[in-house]
Amino acid sequence: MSTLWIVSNRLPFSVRQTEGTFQLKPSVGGLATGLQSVREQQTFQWVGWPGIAKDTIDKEQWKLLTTLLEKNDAIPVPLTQEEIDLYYHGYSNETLWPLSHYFLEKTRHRPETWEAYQKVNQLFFDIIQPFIKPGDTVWVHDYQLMLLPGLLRHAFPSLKIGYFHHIPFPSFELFRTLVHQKELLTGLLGADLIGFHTYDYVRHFMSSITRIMQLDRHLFTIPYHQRLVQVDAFPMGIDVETFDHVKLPSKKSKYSMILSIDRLDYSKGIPQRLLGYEHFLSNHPEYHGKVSFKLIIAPSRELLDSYDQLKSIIEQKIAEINGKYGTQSWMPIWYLYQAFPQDDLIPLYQSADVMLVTPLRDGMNLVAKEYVASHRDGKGCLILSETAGASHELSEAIRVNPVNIEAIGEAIFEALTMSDREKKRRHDAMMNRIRRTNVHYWVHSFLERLETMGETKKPLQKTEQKPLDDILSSWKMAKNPLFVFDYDGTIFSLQSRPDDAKPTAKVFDLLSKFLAFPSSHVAIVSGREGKQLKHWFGHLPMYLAGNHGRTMRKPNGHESRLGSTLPWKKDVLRVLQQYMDQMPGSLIEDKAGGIAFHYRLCEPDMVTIRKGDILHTLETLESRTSMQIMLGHKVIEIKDPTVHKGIAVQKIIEDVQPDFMLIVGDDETDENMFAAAPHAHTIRIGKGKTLAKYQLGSVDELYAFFALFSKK
Ligand code: GDG
Repeated sequence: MSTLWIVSNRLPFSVRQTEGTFQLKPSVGGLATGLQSVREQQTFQWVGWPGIAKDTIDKEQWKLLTTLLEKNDAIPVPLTQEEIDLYYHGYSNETLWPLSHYFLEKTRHRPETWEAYQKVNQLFFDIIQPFIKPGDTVWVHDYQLMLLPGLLRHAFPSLKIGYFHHIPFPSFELFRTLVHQKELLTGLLGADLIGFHTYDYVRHFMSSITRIMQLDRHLFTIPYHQRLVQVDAFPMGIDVETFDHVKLPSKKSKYSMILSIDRLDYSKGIPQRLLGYEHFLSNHPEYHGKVSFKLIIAPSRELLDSYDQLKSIIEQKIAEINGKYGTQSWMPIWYLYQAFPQDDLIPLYQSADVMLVTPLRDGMNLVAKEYVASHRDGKGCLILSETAGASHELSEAIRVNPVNIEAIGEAIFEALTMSDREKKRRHDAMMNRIRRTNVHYWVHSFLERLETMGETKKPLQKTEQKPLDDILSSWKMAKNPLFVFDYDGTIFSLQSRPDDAKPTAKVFDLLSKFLAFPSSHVAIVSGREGKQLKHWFGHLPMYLAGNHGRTMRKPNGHESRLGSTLPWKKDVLRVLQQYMDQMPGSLIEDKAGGIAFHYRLCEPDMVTIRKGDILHTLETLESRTSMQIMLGHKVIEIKDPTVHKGIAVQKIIEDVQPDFMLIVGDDETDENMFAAAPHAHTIRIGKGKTLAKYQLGSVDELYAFFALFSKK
């Protein structure tokens, strides 16, 4: 039976150590509960840190704990106190957490915490790796483990890997400020399916993918290294049954009760909430002595200074409000700084007339959903921040901007004066949604998508080991082989600027190797200027076709030209110049055989808007009939239609009369080469519809394939 591996920073148990033994208490709620319903169909194992540092107990005790956890389908990751400090309190909570919640000023960039983050992600990998069997699925959770999908993918190319991000994914403008933005995104792209709570986070993630990784995307799919990575919103739900089976308290308090329950965190907007309440008290004295605000804060991350400071600010404000408005018989705020077991939250939810959930940012916020689910009578009123993920689904709540103090105060008044009928109408609408999209639905929909993706997850390449072997064996028998390569994106990885693609020793080694095979012919057929090709490769005895075949230099040094003068060139340059001014990052390459307009460095959304415009303007030029417009990789090429790479290839074939041909290219302009030689072995690098017989994912893969060619 295949196994579902759940990997998260913490295991879903609290571990108690008493007199040399350990007791496990399963955590309730969230993912652990949602998974119960898949237990019947699939075995699963949980991998994570058990909450006790490895170096605070001796080896024997660690063994004991490991055995106990293994009996409960859990595998502990042994972290030292220092690793926890640097990876968890450090990079996760001092860098990723504040940035993701839009607290740029609190975001720290410390090299040692990033190092620990990488090390611990690797350690998680090392722990899981020996257990993985073919057919298994791994579901990685949250921002502490963003590198893990990449590590798993590298070792297990066909493993099903899902990743869920529980916190907000920030906008590109924020994410780009991370020193290690690329490494984090590369790590996530190891997954087949990446889930977020809302479409806003999906959008932000996609925007970072196109701008930072310069990857194309099709709606919610990213083609990446022969795989399709899917990204989607899966709003997490709650276990509704837990909340609506408990009986409502029969005795009603004499106060209207306002409740809030949060973990201590600056993202929760607690000081602003207190100011909002103060605003309400000051504007509505008729409620003095009639309302009570129960403010419950669960201790959290107390080791970090900023949390300690926040606690002082909150406590000072509470004291101020109670001091100012309180009387001998009435305290406006009841403050409890403690965590409650979830069961104890339910009566609190049920006794609250108003629930204040006003985080400045929150991935989802399950407390808001739990409050609605606990109020079976429909008489509760939820005030919810617009910037909590939950506000997308709970649109019938009174929604507030969490920094707008007056709005919070007025929302409290609106909630206290709302008719029971209106409350019930809103409650029922939210409840229907919460019931339908509960935590079981969340787990199922994510896992089901991940499982069915396997069926569409055929590699993009047609090439399996066997056909590649076929190329090799027919080459071995050939007496007069010809190798034709495009340059950029084929034997040299695409660069942001055409000028940066100067051939390296690796390229020269490759060409020399093929030229050294007996009676071998090698050709480079490129869109680059013939002059440039000659400058780079002129010393090698090979064919150099520049400007898509407009210039041809033979191995014996003979040079020739093809095609007409270009009557449209001035017009096209004028048009493109205008667009270049409007599109920062674009550049024009003026070549003897045509013009290339590169937009690789432009902001992708701008390209989407402008590209159609450019093509349309070019198409309407009077001289249109004598030019050919072609779309390459982030480049528009305008050239002489009587000259193309296919014609260059035909000329080389006539010259060489080969008995074996391998032609490799990577973009639309290379399709002419594939079409000109239907009997050749043809390979296209990258995705896209192609006439080539084989496809490989990257230049690196091509080099790996070329390594198989050795002396006959
Ligand atoms: C991350 C994201 C996202 C039990 N006792 C207390 C308490 N609980 C339970 C609540 C609720 C859960 O803890 C807290 O819900 P959150 O939604 O805030 O979840 P977190 O795990 O803290 O946060 C968040 C979530 O992941 C799920 O993806 O919604 O946006 O930050 O089930 O019943 N909660 C509090 N005090 C207690 O004493 N605050």
